[in-house]
Amino acid sequence: MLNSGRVVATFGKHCLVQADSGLIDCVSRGRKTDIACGDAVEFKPTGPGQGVIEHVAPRRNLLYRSDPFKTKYFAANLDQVLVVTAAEPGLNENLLNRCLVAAQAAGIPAAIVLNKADLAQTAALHDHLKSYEAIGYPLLLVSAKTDVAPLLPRLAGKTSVLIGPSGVGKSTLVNALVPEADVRTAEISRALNTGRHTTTHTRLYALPGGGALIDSPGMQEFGLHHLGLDDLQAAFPEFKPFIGHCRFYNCRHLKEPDCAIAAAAASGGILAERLRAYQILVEEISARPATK
Ligand SMILES: Nc1nc2c(ncn2[C@@H]2O[C@H](COP(=O)(O)OP(=O)(O)OP(=O)(O)O)[C@@H](O)[C@H]2O)c(=O)[nH]1
Ligand SMILES: [Zn+2]
Repeated sequence: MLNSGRVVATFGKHCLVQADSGLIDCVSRGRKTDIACGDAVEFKPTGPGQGVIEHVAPRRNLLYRSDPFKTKYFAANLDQVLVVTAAEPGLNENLLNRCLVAAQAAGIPAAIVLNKADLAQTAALHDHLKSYEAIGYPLLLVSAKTDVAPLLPRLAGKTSVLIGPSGVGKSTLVNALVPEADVRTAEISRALNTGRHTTTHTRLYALPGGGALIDSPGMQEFGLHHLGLDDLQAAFPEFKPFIGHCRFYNCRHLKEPDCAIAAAAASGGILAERLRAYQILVEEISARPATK
């Protein structure tokens, strides 16, 4: 007989499934990337607190990154992606844009969380990020240390994932938003029998008012090997009014003469950092060996 549950943590080939009977340490039969946090699964019990995943329900969506060699899952079945930034360690704007592009390509709404509102240097970054708000990404200014209230209405009843580089405060936010998050983390470690890798992997926490919050390990790189040029167009909606106005109909907006997008970036109609992030992605896609 199969039991069902939701994956609340992934650790290599292991994952933890929240079932009616409690937390079950499961192994997957397939490749280790087959299971994502947030997956609805069916498993066969193999012993007390243990099981084997037999089936993963079709996903509503899946947020992941990829390079030519491997794919890394963040989480599945999401209502929104919260890209966390902070003035300390500072904004990695290329990474921010890669996160936004990945969310768009996965069909998941994204918002930007600017954490560490209590730091003086946050004000300048807040001003800069307002340009992203103008593009259509909601911007939430919070402090995991002093005030997370602006996040509460946005999280209620939804499944959200926090992504971003190391040190922006994702785990601190989880601790501020999930009562007894530390107890929950300890439970997860215990269910996995050891404290192995418990700080560096993805975990799902149920929110008191309904919904769930997923914490993910900090990353420095965000490969988008799975995306093509069409995905990029859709992920830069503010370019749209200028598309079709370049001198060349097939302009890639790199260094072509009379490029309407470059002109807009020069005059402030488009954020220069957005064009730069776009160009880096176009160059990456163009550098790929052609597939047959
Ligand atoms: N001043 C201030 N510091 C914060 C705030 N939130 C987090 N920090 C600090 O920032 C540092 C990093 O916080 P973490 O929560 O570990 O960051 P993280 O994003 O989870 O990092 P990884 O787990 O490496 O991905 C810690 O020293 C926190 O105490 C905040 O709102 N204000
Ligand atoms: Zn152009």
